[in-house]
Amino acid sequence: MTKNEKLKQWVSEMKKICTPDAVHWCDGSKDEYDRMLEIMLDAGIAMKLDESKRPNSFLFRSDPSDVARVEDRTYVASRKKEDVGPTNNWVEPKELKEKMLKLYNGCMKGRTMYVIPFSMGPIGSPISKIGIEMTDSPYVVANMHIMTRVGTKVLEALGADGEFIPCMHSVGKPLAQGETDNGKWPCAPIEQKYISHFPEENLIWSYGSGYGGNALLGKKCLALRIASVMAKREGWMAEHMLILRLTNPEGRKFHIAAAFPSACGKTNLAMLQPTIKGWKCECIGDDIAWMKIAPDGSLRAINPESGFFGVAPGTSYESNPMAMESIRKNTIFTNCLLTDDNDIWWEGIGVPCKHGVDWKGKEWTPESKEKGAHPNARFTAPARQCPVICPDWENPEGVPIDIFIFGGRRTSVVPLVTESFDWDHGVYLGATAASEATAAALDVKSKLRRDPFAMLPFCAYDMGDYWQHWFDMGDRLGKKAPKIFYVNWFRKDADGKWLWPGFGDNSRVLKWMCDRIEGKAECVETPIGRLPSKTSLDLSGVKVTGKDLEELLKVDVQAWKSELPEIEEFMNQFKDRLPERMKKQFAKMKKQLGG
Ligand code: O2Y
Ligand code: MN
Repeated sequence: MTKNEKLKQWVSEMKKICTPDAVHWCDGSKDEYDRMLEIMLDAGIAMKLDESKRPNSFLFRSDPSDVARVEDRTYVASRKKEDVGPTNNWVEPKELKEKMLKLYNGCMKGRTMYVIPFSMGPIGSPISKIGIEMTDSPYVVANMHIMTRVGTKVLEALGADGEFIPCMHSVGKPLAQGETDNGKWPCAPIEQKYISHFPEENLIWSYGSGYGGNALLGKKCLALRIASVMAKREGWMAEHMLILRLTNPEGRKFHIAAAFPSACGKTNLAMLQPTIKGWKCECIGDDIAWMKIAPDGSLRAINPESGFFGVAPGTSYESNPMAMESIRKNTIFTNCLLTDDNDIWWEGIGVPCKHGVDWKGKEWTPESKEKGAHPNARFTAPARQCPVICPDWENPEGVPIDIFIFGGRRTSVVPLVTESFDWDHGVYLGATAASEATAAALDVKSKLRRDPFAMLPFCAYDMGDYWQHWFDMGDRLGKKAPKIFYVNWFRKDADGKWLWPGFGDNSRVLKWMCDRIEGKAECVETPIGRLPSKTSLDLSGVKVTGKDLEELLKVDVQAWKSELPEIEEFMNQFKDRLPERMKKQFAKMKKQLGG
């Protein structure tokens, strides 16, 4: 238990409303983790995988209505609508609370209410924050054990009057006397799901979903949405970024934080295996970075999480061997296919499967019309199991960031890599980041989706104010500001063939960035930024023809110009919150492109 009166009061208040059969304070022990899995095995929700193939690992199948984050059921409640901006679902806080309190009323009947004290970031780090999640889902407890630091040690760090972020969660499925889940994933119908954020009170209320970002409230809700507002208020940064360390043959360490929209291979880049001799890459985090300016003026980053909640389909020994090694044991799988020998399988795992049970529990063969694994099937694995986890990944002081990378999936127009002219230009590159939705057919022109800083679903305040925060951070960092680059691994030729090999060869692009910092690599100035000169990218031992390289580094001024009206329209939605410095960058870009 705790000496923290505020916490005790909140737990007792929510207990009165939700009326659980019991309350359990999580201690974070292995015994507790094992007990959660046992409870779910007994309820028929978890399946134990073959111990010799996948030690201490389990498979879950969620309800087909509960398979991903639900953006249209995600709300940000603040007193003034204009504070959340045009990219968030705004609700008046009192109205939202009244609605949700009706749903919370008696919602935990027949269940246990678990109180999970958790730390985002190493306990005691000056960058970390403490959250308390109350939930009626043992699946959430087990996942939070992997994804965050949980238990008594967090309560000790919280002390009698420490600050915490209250995170309330219920699956929204009370049980009648004697009723059990009996093999059915508990959740509420879609119209009753609410993923609600109250940034003015640092408060999260989630109801009706037991899945991923909707239910593991430390991740997207706390570490990005609530933290984005706290970071603006307190002068730090909460970003949707992987963090990696790249060491050159001379032993100099570079720390890179990179933001990509989904389906751009973020986890693959976080666990990159360089193909260039003498270079080493280590993973610090694959999804979120919290960064603060240290007393020496450098920007120090931590990964607030302690696990990976990765997309399973497409993950293979070819695309990401380090992720495959990370999930060999002690892993929770959700919505993957179950093979006949009690292991997991998914599309793109790199080995065939002849027969199994799909994510909906139906018999599956390669001839089946439906996919074996849900496209958003997930693995939850401890970060410490990653063979290339950086020895400093839990350093409470964080690591000093040298480079920011933004990117997106673009089959044309955007070159392999661009260095920004300066910080403000880099902020413009991040703000205008865009990705193509993968087109179903080659002849269909896929739609471009702007996703500034990959934060569109996660920035819980006006995006214009968020851009201003980036400009302000740049001013405070001054000469110690990281260099900013933009990458595109996905450019294709006229026949639809990838021009860049990707995966481990992306290290060649990262090497160019590090060499630029050291003044060792040449560039050419173009209207959109600085690009590698033809000979400055290390292409030793890689099959990229001179023609392909030319295409990869081509700047089609006309094509860039033709995107300006859409960029202007996108920016103008932020009206008077659009920073003057962003307008200036846009005008500069327009002029440089000759428009
Ligand atoms: O579908 C979900 O609930 C998870 S979303 C997610 C999970 C891990 C890392 N990133 C994301 C994301 O949506 O960016
Ligand atoms: Mn993410």
